Amino acid sequence: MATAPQHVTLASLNLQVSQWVDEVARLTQPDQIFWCDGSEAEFSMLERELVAEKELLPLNQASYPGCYLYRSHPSDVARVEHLTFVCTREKDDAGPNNHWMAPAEAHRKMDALFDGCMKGRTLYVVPYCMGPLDSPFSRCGVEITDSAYVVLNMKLMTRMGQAALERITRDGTFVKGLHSVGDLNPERRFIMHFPEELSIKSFGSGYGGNALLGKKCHALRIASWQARTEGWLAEHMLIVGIENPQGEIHYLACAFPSACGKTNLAMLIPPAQYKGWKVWTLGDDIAWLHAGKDGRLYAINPESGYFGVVPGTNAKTNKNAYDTIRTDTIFTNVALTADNLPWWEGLPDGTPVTDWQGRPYDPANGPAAQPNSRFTVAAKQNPAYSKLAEAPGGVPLSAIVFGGRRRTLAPLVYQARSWVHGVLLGAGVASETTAAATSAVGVLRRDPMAMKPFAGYNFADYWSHWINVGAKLKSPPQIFHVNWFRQDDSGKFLWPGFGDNLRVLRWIIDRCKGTAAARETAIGQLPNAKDLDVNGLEMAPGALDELLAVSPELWQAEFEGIAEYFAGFGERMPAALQAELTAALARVEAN
Ligand code: OXD
Ligand code: MN
Repeated sequence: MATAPQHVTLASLNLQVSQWVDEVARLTQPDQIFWCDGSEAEFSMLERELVAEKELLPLNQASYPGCYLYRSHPSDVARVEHLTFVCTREKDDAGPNNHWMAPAEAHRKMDALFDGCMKGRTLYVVPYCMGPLDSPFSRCGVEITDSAYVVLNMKLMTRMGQAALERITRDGTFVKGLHSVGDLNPERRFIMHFPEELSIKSFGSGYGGNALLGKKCHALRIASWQARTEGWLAEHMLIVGIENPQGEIHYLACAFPSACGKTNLAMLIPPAQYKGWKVWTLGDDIAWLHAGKDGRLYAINPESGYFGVVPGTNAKTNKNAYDTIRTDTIFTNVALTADNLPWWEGLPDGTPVTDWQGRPYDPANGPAAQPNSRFTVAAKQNPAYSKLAEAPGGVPLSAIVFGGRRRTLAPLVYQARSWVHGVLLGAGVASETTAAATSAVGVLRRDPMAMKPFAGYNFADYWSHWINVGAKLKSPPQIFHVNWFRQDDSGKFLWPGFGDNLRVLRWIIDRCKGTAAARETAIGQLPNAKDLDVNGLEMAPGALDELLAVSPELWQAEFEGIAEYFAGFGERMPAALQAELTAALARVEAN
């Protein structure tokens, strides 16, 4: 593997990095060390090598030029929350929301696994920058990995290579991420975070969220910790710009749990009736938020690519994504047609002949494409890529939107009465689990701010931090909660979703501008049916009323459930959030 000459000049650029690489090489004993410069030539060379080794399979190059299929180990297809740890000196700093291990014990355990694990393999050094290279908000890291597939993905997902190493040299600091696929044995798989040391150790998985350390491990778990110490927020949010026919653009950051439609919302195509409206994508998964000098909250996307869920993507649900992934894309765990085209559930055409494991397709074995199969692609390929996606200072937010996947209870949309009430809306998010993590699917669980799997510290401290950040903003974004996933008794979705979600975003923006009406309810402000534009929508009779109904009895039970959840955080809970919950409970009881 990696027969190209060593990049000696790159290694010598930064002593701090090269000393750490030497230390890791002594432990892991690779056959060779390869410093990634991030060039196109390097990318093509690694691609060619992986093809030669049959790890990457070229797809039909006439229809999908530059596209490849990668099949991960069948036991390694999703994030492993039960094997993911936050290793702080004090257990309480990790909080009840994280699995915890003492740092010394975690290092011992991981170093034993890493001992000699790269014998016969190449150690790749991947310097990367999360965020635009010239942004003061960006943060860098170096991932050491023995997987060339990881290197290719990191090239698509981050600003990777020489320019990042130069920035690390200027910054004088970086997050250390050590990764090995090991023997892919799930018994020897751990993802450990050491926020106090700004380091990560991941062993035994080649899957995206566990192995592309710039993404969840750095840009959320480590960054959320760093953000608290530095006064900003690292969030599991898409960033989108909505332009009206007058050319006015409002930016929104929206937090939804994994596989709940963040990529679709970030790339939304306006419905036919919305002539002159445009939607611009800035990010589809992660947002770093900073207070601006003008008292507004600004967002940057630390990533430069998309690692999106494939099943369900088609020209109707997400035409931008569908077009984006027609060239230069790595598909992981999709099925194949007889013509060597990628295939997944939700595509209207084509017939799978080979399933995601490379077996002849047989419906008795389950779906043809793995339900968490993914595409990795550079963000610049998106036809709706915003001109401001790489603005070093980010974009000012008009609104923050929280949401979950809930078939009952949560209305289509409602607005918080204040910032702290908005923090309660976020902290109260609950959602049905999806295939993005290895656990039962469809189980309702608390997922505050969609950060349950990603907050690198105690949620109670995190909510206090949210309250503090808001207190410093002169013009904070308005906060909303949405639910695209309400169902009727027969399990049919009440709201059409996808492009029509723009109708809800329009109300949200008009509320921010002060031009839309709302009714006051015990849970916040909701549109009256006439305040939402449903022109041209075919909805079942009564569906809109149901989507906008608030049942005091059900909400009382919900708030009691949230109170019980908060109780698990003990005395660290912020008093202001407790008071907001007590007031909300009193309001539903009074109704
Ligand atoms: C993701 C996830 O991959 O949230 O973005 O699981
Ligand atoms: Mn995500």
